Amino acid sequence: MSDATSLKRKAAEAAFAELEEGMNIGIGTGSTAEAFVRVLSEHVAAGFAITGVATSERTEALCRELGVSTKTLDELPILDVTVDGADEVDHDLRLIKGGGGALLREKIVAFSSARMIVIADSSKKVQTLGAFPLPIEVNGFGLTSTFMAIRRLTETLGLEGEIVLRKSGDKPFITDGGHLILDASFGRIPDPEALSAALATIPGIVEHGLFLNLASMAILAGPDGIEMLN
Ligand code: ABF
Repeated sequence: MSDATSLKRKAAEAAFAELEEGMNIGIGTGSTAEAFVRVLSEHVAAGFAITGVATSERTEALCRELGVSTKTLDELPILDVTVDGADEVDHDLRLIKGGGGALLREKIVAFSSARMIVIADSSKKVQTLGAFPLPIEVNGFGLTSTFMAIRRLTETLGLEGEIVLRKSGDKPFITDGGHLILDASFGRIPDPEALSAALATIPGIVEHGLFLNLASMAILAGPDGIEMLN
């Protein structure tokens, strides 16, 4: 098992330790969330009862393959906890997510949960968000107008940098929700709350990857062990 994989598994095991039998849990997307599903499936096979709500079709398929029972968020609208990965985590548990393109369902599921536990290797911890390009999920109708509005608005916040349409091969990447994603390389986002509020004023934006006031804990696995951020 590679170092990176073992770190993800260590974080996943620490997240599992936070669960109680019978919980309804949101399950995230990405390789660390996949490690969590694998840990979960081992306990489910030993009789641990849990029901999951998947945040992507990919996660849903993995749960089915590994015998983790799932229901839809409509069937389980209130969840005890969501366990999910992240692309960046800061000291105030503010996140950038969406590198895997599942940010809309991830944010809806996290918002429907009493707690959100982020699992990641320690390389995801940052002083200031923004080195990872911020995913902005857009409807796609009037894409150029939306792009120009984002550019105009972020420049007033002093944020510059490339904003590019995410591709899958030579075609635009399409999310599970049928939308497009713009990745904005601002470099540093000193005031995530101000950016989040500004993006909310642009109608063509469906959601963005700033997860603020959602995470209640981060479990970061590094070569020196597990760091818990609360
Ligand atoms: C998902 O996990 C995404 O929001 C995020 O981009 C990704 C991180 O992936 P990994 O765990 O593979 O680093 O929740």
